[in-house]
Amino acid sequence: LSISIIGVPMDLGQNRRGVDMGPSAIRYAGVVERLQNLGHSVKDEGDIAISHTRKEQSPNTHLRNLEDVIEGNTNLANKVHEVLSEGKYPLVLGGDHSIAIGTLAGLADRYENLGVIWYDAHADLNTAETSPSGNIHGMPLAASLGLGHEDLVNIRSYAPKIKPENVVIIGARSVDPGERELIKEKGIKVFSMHEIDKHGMTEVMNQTISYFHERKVDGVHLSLDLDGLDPLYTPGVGTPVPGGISYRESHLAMEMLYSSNLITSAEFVEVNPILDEKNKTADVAVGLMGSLFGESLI
Ligand code: DIR
Ligand code: MN
Ligand code: MN
Ligand code: MN
Repeated sequence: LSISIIGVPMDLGQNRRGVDMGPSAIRYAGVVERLQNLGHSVKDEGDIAISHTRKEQSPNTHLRNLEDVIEGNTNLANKVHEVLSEGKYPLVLGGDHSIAIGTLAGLADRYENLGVIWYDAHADLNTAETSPSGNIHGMPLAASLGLGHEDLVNIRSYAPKIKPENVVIIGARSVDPGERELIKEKGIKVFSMHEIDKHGMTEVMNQTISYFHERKVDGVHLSLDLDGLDPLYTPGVGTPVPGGISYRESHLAMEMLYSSNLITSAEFVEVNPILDEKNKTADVAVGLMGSLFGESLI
């Protein structure tokens, strides 16, 4: 593959500082060399321009840093679009999960029937109305489905960017009441920790892969929030939730996705080196990218 790495030093979608250093931490953990060693051609496109000032935003919304989140995501969407038009594979490094709005906005006019895997402890399906926090990193999946604040759903182009029946959430274990309603109302496919415990990751991934084949998707985007894993393995995240996916299960999931040949773009988000233990979370992220892009044990 010809992979373009896009760093997004975004921390405005949530309260904890330091997640803007995620792209640096992941580069430090050796992402470029890791993927080159698998035979891929890798270009580091550098970082998207993101405001770091947390300046006053217009007061007619409780969505934190709304205008700067929109500006940063618009920059990201344009970059993802450009990378796709060069025939390259976008690999986006976060940054908080609000950046999925920009990534999916950049993918939207290239794919008519894009599948999305949301690997996360959370559903990220809050809207301005349901959000308990006002943090936009809890809203990117809803925004991409065309739900929520109009400026968030209309980034770069039309809304919605994706269809609810093309989304598979994996690893959910902290879901707010409004999000739960939306999952039911839209019929979104969810493999929560319950399903992973009960049936195992092999079965969950086999069902996920079959589901995308049935849906006849023309690409699948992997949006992987490092808090999907248990904080035992990825402590450097802003909103850790115990009882998560294990290190081995996550590698298995990535290996199965590699074999499926379905994934056409990916992002790894919420790596916060300030909250981490010796860059452990970025190391795990790079290891997972290794498996996603074709590393195998033998
Ligand atoms: C919560 C937390 N559902 C919110 N969301 C997080 O603020 O909307 N997403 N942490 O990654
Ligand atoms: Mn900057
Ligand atoms: Mn998330
Ligand atoms: Mn999360």
